[in-house]
Amino acid sequence: MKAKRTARLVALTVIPISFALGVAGTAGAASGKTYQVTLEQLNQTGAHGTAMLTLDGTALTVKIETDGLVPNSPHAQHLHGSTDGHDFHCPNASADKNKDGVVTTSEGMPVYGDINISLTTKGDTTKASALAVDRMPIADSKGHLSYERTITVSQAVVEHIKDLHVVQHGIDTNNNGKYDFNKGKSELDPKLPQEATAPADCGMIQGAAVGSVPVGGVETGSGSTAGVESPQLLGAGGLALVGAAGALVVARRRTVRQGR
Ligand SMILES: [Cu+2]
Repeated sequence: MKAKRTARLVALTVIPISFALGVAGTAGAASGKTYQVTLEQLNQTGAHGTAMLTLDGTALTVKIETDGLVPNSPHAQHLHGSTDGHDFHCPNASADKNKDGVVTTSEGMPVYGDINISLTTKGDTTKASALAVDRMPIADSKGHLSYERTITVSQAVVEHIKDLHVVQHGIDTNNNGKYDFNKGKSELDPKLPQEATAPADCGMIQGAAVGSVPVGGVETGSGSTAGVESPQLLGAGGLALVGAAGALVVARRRTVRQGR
């Protein structure tokens, strides 16, 4: 009898401990956090969609659903932006510096930042695969594109995920249903038409407001540390950004002159 009672007592005391362990285990595993991105058109493409970025440790799952893209065509897509505190965001028409009606990828670069991750369908996802059109998703006959892939990212990307944004490329300025050279060659790869590489849509992670200074960290929604870190970032990062943008403009002018 006494042994039984003791056993029951042990069982009763064990339950709360295992329950507590279970809770702790769940909390540890529930690191997955999803960020929603609304994709909005660039270059009057009418393209629009939604991207979901889910982080679980360094595993980043990217899901994208877009409508209004050039049908039956590959669309290069990337996560643009910086993971070192610089503030980039989606461009608008004012980024069209040469006023030819198209914000090209080069013209957008000073605004939305360099390519951080190439959202390919398979293989390499670095900047080196930026224009690997054979590994980029293809819009269907109705211009719908569906994409999902889980990739391993750096800790810097994890910490600065809110500083990155989704950009999809590929436009059809003369509405003939395909990429052609009516807007010239791509400055990124002269074998590709400008239409194939110009941005079609862009979206920022909700809560990463235009003009905000990213402070890093996954949980920056409250923005409580923004006031503390902003001055330094504005001083160093802001100036560096202006310098980079200026250099790009100069480089482009030179290219144009040489081309004439
Ligand atoms: Cu891009």
